Amino acid sequence: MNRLILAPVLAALLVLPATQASAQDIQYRIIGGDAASIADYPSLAPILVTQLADQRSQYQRQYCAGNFITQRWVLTAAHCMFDGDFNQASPSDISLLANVTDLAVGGEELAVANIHVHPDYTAGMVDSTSDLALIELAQDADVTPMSLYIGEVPSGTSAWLAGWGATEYNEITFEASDYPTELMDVQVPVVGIDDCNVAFESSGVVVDSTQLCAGLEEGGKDSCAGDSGGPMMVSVNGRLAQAGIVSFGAGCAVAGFPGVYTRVGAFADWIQSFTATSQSAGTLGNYVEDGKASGSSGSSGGGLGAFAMLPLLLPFLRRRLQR
Ligand code: 4AZ
Repeated sequence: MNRLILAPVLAALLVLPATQASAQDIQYRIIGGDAASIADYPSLAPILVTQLADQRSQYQRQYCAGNFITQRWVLTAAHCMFDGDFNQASPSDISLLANVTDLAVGGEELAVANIHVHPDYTAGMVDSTSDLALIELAQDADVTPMSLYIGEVPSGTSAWLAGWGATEYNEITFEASDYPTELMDVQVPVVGIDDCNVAFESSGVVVDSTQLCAGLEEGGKDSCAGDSGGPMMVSVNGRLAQAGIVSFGAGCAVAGFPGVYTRVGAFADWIQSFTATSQSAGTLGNYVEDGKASGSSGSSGGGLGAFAMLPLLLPFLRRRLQR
């Protein structure tokens, strides 16, 4: 699986005000977050490439994340299952870790038996909808799976993101960098689909009801390269449940550009068509149908200002082999 970077193609077209540039040059973690423990997100699983496992550390081979929704099944982004030539990964190309906070410490790699990419996903299309895939492990893992949240997610709802993705993003060079070994997390407000479409208007990206957007109007907090495939979580009756999957963005944490997430509630039937027949489905407590996502600020509708610029769409797997 090769690196894919669409960024430079658009880079030359972008003219940024100098003030924005310097403001973005500050230090971030997961982009605006904090160090976290896997104990807080016990279903979160780093996804690694198995290639060159004898030469590269687990930290170097991590490129995406997934979330255990049963002890056998891991939900991730479809784009994490393709290489730079848009060839789909074989089960033997990837492995997962469980119960790991620090990739430098790592853990036993879990073998993958099957990969199911959603049939409506278009490989190579940066803003494709239906950006989800299910990974079936060869054996049940000793993990605590997370429930799916399939209800409404009102704008203003506070969403949690966690991952091992880049902690810095440079809006001038479009480079995501400073990949931590330790898990990071951050909280961002959900942005309504209409406001999200206003934000992305100039980019040609159209977000629909099978997706969710989240971010601060002023930017500064976001998921980024390497966080892809991981869960966007909401608190339901004091428990975290998975409402979204990290999909793509216009760069990371850029003011006016929320991150875009696959809304798992739109795909509950497809997901359940696999997991319901799983031998480990007994652990699937799993579908929080009508729980009300808490943490809503009740506000919003403020709208993210649309920037008259071409955003940089930065999804797909970013490998760490260069670092
Ligand atoms: C990426 O490069 C990526 N916050 C994923 C998500 C977002 C930006 C970039 C959105 O994989």
